[in-house]
This record gives sequence, structure tokens and C-alpha cells, in this order.
Amino acid sequence: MSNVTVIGTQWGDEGKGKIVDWLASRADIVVRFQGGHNAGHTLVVDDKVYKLSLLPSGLVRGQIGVIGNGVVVDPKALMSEIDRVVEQGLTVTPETLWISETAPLILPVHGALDRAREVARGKHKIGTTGRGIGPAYEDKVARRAIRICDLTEPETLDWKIDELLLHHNTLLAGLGAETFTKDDIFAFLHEITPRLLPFSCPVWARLDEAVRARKRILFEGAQAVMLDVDHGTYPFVTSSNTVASVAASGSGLGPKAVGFVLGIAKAYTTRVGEGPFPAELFDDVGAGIAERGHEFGTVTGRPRRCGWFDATMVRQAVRVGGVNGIALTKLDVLDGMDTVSICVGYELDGKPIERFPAAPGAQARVKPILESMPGWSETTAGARSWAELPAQAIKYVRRIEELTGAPVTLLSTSPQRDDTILVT
Ligand code: 2SA
Ligand code: MG
Repeated sequence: MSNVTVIGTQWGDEGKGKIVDWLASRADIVVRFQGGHNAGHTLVVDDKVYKLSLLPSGLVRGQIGVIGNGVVVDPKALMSEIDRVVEQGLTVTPETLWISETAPLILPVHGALDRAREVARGKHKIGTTGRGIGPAYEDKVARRAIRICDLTEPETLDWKIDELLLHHNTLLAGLGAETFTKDDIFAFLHEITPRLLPFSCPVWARLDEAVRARKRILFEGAQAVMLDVDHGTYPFVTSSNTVASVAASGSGLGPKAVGFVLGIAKAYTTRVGEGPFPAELFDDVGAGIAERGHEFGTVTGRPRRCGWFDATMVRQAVRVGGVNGIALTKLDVLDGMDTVSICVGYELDGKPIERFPAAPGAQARVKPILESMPGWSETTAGARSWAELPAQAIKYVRRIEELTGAPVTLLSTSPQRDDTILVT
């Protein structure tokens, strides 16, 4: 098997964790390349449930886990996540977890600024996870981030903290939020350094060696294409690129490393946070999907908005994300519905359009064009072969393939790892 890059094709929570876990047994190394602890991946292994935010899912199966330079690292969140999984019986050592020495840190100033800004935005709030992701990426691009390697040089930290606080305290004070002192930041860094530094290494060099040794790499995307800072529903997006090409730059490898791109799509659509969602359901049908699908955020526990499968949006994600095949998840949540619908296009101000528009006003105004088909009464939950699926469910999957322009190569029928059908 060549390398595989897994990305979300909707607004996140497509079930990437389970699929990555399923694929992890066929890989040697699992790499996170963007995002931070705003991601939430749930893995169910036998009777154990692992909720991961920052740690690569492969760690659960004993593979090497890598946090690449494209990830923003909250060191305290990382340490408590490590403590939690160690308590559940996993082993996490510098041999099994490699963290890029050039990854930027998320500091308490970032979370404070993220939350203060959301309050200030009022009805225009983005609905962020409040974890400081946006401000940390801003600092990276503005060249003022404190990176893991800086922790080895107290003299560098000294002037970088001054620069950081000059910027952030001005903003925080302007928003009426509490400011930070140099001592606060030093104390925070002092506390985390001894635990964090042993994991720090030149990830790019180790991965390059791994590629040369023909090790198989699985890249684990977080969030999804519609939350991509360039290609998503901007400004209601996260602050990183989430498309497959970033697997290379976010880990320090060349573009060929990306390999097969598997796009994860839920059999319907969900979204947490604010922003446009053309196929959203506001009725009992949507509430039923939310209930049967247990649609609550892994990280913040927020209820997710639910709607029909939006094939137009997934087709767009397939195209900009470079998706070669789709893994369709949670089909069983649609079991027992009389009819199921798919969004096959949009109407903007009374005219049909083929693409999701770029401007926020137009994005909010588009109306879905729905196509309905009979549902299926039989259960698909736990099916392990194509032959076990009801005919109508197969038709639904085939229609999704036609409309999105990508083959469904995997089908997941429950959170359990083995309830996965490889479509050949
Ligand atoms: P942020 O915090 O700056 O990245 O938020 C910006 C937007 O990105 C969305 N976002 C997410 N959407 C779905 N799932 C995410 N992770 C958690 C999960 C969510 C949770 O996997 O369950 O627990 O609430 C995630 N992370 C960021 C966010 O909703 C904003 O729309
Ligand atoms: Mg999630």
C-alpha cells in the first residue's frame, strides 16, 4: 500500500478517527499535519473509548505517532491527553511520539484572545472551539510565534515574549480582557518545558528517512475541506488549510508523499459552530438524525446542526481536496427513514448554480435543490459486506458516487473498527 492521506470532506466530525484507526494497522507511522486540539477523534476499540484531540490516532494501535510542523501545540492540553491515554493503558514515549521542533505553541494568551474576540463579534461570531487556534496561527504567520525549539534558548525566549506581549496585551486590553505579564508566560513555559522537550525532534528528517526505508505513512487530517481557511465557508472556517496537499508541507515532506487521498464523508451532513449550511434541517427529521447519530462535539460537547447529504458540496471538496476515494460513514443513522434526500445543487436568488459561491452573503442565501428517494427499513448497522446491505441503501451509495464524482471505497456501518466494508 502507498501512503494514504485522510481528510474530511464536509465540516468535520465525519468519523475520521475510526477510519484512520482502521487504516492504521496497514501503516507504520501516523502523522497529524494541521490543526490542533480543536479536533476531536473518537476511537472505539473493543469496550474502550479513546477521545483524542491532538495525539495521532495511530498511537492507540502501537504505531508511531507524529505531530508535524503544521500543527499548533497546546502543551498543557497535550500533556493531559497523554496522561489520560496512559491511564487507559497506552504507552507514550519519545520513541512512539515525535513532535516537530518547529511546531508553534498555543499559549494562554491565544485562548484568551480567541474567546474575547468571539464575545466582541456578537452575532457575527464564528463559533470557534475557544482553544486559541486562530490566534496561534496568526502569530505563526506574523513570525512572532514561540516554537518548541525556542524552549532550548532562554535568551531567545526573553525577547520573543516581549514581542508577543506587546502585541497580545494591546489587543486583550482593547477587548476589555485580562492581560498577561512576562512572568505569567515564563512560568507557563517553565512548567511545560521538561515534559515537552523530550518529544521534540526534526520530524522532517525522520520522516524523510522513513520514506527512504519504504515505511508506510498515514496522514491524519483534522477538521475538513469546508473548514479550510482558503476553500471553506470563510470566515466561518478554522485557521489552517485542511486539504490533502498540506499533509506534505505540514510534515516537511515533498508533495509525492501524500499518496492516495481518502475523503471521509458522513452519509448526511453536520456542522458545529456558526456559518452557512444549505442542506440544514430544522425539523423533526433533523432532530431524529441528531439523536440517532449522537451528534455532539467530542471536544466541546456542543450539539451539531444536522442536514441532508450535500453532494454538491462534497463534489467541490473532492475537487479542491484532491480526493481519490470516499469513505462513507454512519449510513446506519439513516436506517428506517421513509425517504432520504440528497442536495444535488443550489439556487441563488432564483437561479440554479453549480458551485457553492465564494462570498458570505451569497453563501448564506443559497437554497438547496433536493432529490428524494425511498429509504430502507432494514438495518445496515454492523454490516460487514456489500451483500448484507438493503438494495435501497446500495442505490443511495451509488447515487452519492455519481453526484460527487468519486468512488465510495470504504463504508463504515458502526463505530466498531471491524464494521467496515472495503468496496472493491
Ligand atoms: P477553531 O476553534 O478556530 O478551529 O474554530 C473555527 C471553526 O472550525 C470549526 N471546528 C470544528 N468543527 C467540527 N469539529 C471540530 N472539532 C471538535 C470535534 C468539535 C467540538 O471534532 O468534535 O468538540 O466542538 C472542529 N474544530 C473546529 C468550529 O466549529 C468553527 O466553525
Ligand atoms: Mg470530530
